[in-house]
Amino acid sequence: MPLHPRSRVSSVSGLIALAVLAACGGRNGNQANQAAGGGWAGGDVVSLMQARGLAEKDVVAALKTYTPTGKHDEYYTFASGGHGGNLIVIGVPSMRILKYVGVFTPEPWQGYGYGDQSGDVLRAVKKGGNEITWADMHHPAFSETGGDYDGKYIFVNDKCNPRVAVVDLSDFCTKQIVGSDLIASEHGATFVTPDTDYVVETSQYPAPLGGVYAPIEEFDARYRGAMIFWKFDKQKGRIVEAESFAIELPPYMQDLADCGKKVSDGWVYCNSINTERAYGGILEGKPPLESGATQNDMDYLHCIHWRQAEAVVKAGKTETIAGMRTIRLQTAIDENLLAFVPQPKSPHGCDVTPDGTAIVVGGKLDTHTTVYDALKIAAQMAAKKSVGKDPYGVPILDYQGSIFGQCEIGLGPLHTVFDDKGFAYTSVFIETVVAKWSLKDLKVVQKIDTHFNIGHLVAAEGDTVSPDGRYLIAMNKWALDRFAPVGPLLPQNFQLIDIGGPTMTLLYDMPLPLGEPHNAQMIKADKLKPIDVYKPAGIDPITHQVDKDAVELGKERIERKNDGVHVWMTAVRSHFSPDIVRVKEGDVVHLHVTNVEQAHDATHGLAIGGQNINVSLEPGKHCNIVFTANKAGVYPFYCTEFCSALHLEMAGYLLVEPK
Ligand code: K7E
Ligand code: CUA
Repeated sequence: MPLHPRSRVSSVSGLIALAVLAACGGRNGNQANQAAGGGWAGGDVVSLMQARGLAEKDVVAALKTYTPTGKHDEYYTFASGGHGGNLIVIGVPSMRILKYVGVFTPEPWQGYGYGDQSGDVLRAVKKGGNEITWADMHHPAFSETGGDYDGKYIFVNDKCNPRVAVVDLSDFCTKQIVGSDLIASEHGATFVTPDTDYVVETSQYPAPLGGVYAPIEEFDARYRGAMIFWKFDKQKGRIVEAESFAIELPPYMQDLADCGKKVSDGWVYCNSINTERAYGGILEGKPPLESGATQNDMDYLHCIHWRQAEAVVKAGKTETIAGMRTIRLQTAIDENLLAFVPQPKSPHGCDVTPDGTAIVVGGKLDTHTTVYDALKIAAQMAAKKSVGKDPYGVPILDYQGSIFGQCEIGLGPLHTVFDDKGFAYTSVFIETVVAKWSLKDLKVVQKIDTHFNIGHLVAAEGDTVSPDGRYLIAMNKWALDRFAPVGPLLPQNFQLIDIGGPTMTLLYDMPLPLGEPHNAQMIKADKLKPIDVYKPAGIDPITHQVDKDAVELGKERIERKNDGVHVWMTAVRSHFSPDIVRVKEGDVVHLHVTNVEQAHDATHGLAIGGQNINVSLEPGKHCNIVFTANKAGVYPFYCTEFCSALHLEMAGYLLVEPK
């Protein structure tokens, strides 16, 4: 054993305790070792703390988050990628980015949308014939069983071009994108019912249903909102469009939704803004939309009995609009499945408590969260007790008779998540804090600053029937001075907060420079059981079946058929076979390529110059690529993942002979 040059404190905790002591002024050893000129002279903890100007709380935060090589995180956070249209998978507490999952946007590393069958998923929903390759993604939601995350799927929405995507957590790949022209924009999505029977998607900006035209002057009469219930088949892992349905809603701006659970199972709640039905007209002598939309003291919390709605659909009391079975507003009223409860001015956020008894709504222009009582609401609806009707005939329930009370939070409360000790955590945008408050007495117990202007927040399993406490991430809209400047467009700032103890403490700042994520979900790492390789080789990741054109070693071939030239190709360290492909100018080329390897992480890529083709070939994966060789020439193709010592030699030629 080599001798250490000088004696050391043997245990890490001992070392840290010593360092913290020293840094706190108890003892100031090793001054001479202090780093000079930016180096780490000395290298012990005390010197490092002094050299880097770290206080005890910084070291404690580092100890709570630092995750040594080879150690895995306790939680995964799946953050919406916002404008990026992808999902960002982050390890917690290390806040290391583990993966980007292409969803609504082509993703070059995964080869998502660059030539293989994944393009069919990406491009499944066109809007007015237009291909959409970005999204305004807001709210991811894990699939649930009994109101708890089951680790099987995650759903995400696109606010701008109403779409919902299904991502399979066995391989972290997008399997399906659906969308309906019933609505023209959305926001209250995605939220799942406690057993993932349905994925809820709610419109935001009212428009005539079905994507038709109506003059804006006919806003009140012809513009509408709607809530779509996408039926999810858990066995198949797909949304079944034909079994989905929608409920027509008045032309308010429906905002955030959440599904009831336990005692409120069968219900879905959605806050709304702009019950004034303002639609702008600045140049036409009308007030701007935002001032028109903030006149009323109260907007409406929408309470919808989706199980009742399901029965109404079964009874055939729907009208099909843009291919979607829709319960018309009058039917929803007649069938007693929709009611409103007033909610204070311009609300935002709508979060059902873990026990399902209450719904917490923030008030952007109010200083409270309002805590609604799910059972009181249900009882009033069952008794058909209302205090009035909105202009469309929807019953309005008594406000005082529908709430537990209010919590005085601060300026601009938005979203609320929960822990395992009966506390709620609300993001407060204007005051830029997280407020921790007790669900028992509706009193704030602590506020912690965020940097800056927090939007959503996510807690460990904080949206389930059994939250974990432990960690919370504040998703801040502004970063200002937190990071080295990068020009006028700044990253978002994710701040990891320890909520495991009696007081919240800030642990870590993570810049997220991709889009505005809005929301995220945090799941226990051991709930996910992702596969290592596609097994057996030849799996189409979309169907999870061995593809009919999967290629085995030794069975590679090239055949000219009626529909073009078919190439059955294998990839294995370190060659493609065939490595010379001869076609004629104008030929349609069908490339069937299988990575026949089964070794973990033995990924190849296949890129062809001039064709915008770039696929990822994880072990066992099969890709079908179709393109037209429209220009004569010599096109090298090669492997794009450094897979072996002879990776650079893993190449070949596509020879397109002139006609
Ligand atoms: Cu508050 Cu879209 Cu959920 Cu943004 S929304 S913050
Ligand atoms: Cu295969 Cu590089």
